[in-house]
Amino acid sequence: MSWTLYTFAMSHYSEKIRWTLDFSRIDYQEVRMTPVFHMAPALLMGKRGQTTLPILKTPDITIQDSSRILLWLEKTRAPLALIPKVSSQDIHAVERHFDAIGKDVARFLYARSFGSGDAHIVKLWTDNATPLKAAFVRAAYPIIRWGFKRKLNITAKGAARAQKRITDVIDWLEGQLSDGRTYLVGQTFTAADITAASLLAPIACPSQHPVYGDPAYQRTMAGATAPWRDRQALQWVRQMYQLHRGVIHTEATSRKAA
Ligand SMILES: N[C@@H](CCC(=O)N[C@@H](CS)C(=O)NCC(=O)O)C(=O)O
Repeated sequence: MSWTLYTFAMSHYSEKIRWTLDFSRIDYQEVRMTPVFHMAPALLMGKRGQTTLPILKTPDITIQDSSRILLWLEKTRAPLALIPKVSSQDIHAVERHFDAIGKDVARFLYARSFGSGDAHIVKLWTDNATPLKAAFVRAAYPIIRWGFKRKLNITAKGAARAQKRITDVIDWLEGQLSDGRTYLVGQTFTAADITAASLLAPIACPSQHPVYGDPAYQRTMAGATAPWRDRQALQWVRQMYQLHRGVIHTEATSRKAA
């Protein structure tokens, strides 16, 4: 096995690529990183001055950013069933739509759960950590949370803007589904559906997802997810997970913590 996907277990952008690789039956190892400790490796591997995950490392290339990874897969693993050539442009257009609210989803959920949900957030941030790293994150949590708030602009105003942008995209998704279609582009399941479902999964909480399917996560986020939980768009996300997610790669095959 020579491909490695660096992720956060709870990252929705990481889930987009994990699901794409799983669905495409591409063999890889997932390395789940610990917040803060991911920064130096991500900077070094990505070489783009960015600390974001996912990062895909193959013997030939290392790629940071889920959209760039998808484009690379489309080119090098053609024909990729998830991105039929004829609908590639439409798929990437949908992808951009949902990628654009990824940070808003994180911003809004953290804004609503920092404070009351701190114990669970610490658990999420340390679940895949070595004991030493976990102890550091627990001890430094108030400082990390402060840095996180600044980085993601987690303020009352920022959260309100995020809520509006998420609602707009959910309205848009329901508009697309209003003609009774199952899939966003064409008649088959594509990377457009994976992107939409992955990016909204932290709100939809599909039971197949190892983090968002956990009842403790759902309880912690109940207040934050309430504005949209019962919307048709979120039911569609759960339907996509039920129909196409199957067993998550990491439960079936290999996973490492870092
Ligand atoms: N445009 C990027 C966004 C990825 C992103 O924001 N990832 C978040 C986790 S969901 C992250 O790595 N945050 C930590 C950081 O920025 O250092 C992509 O599509 O991969």
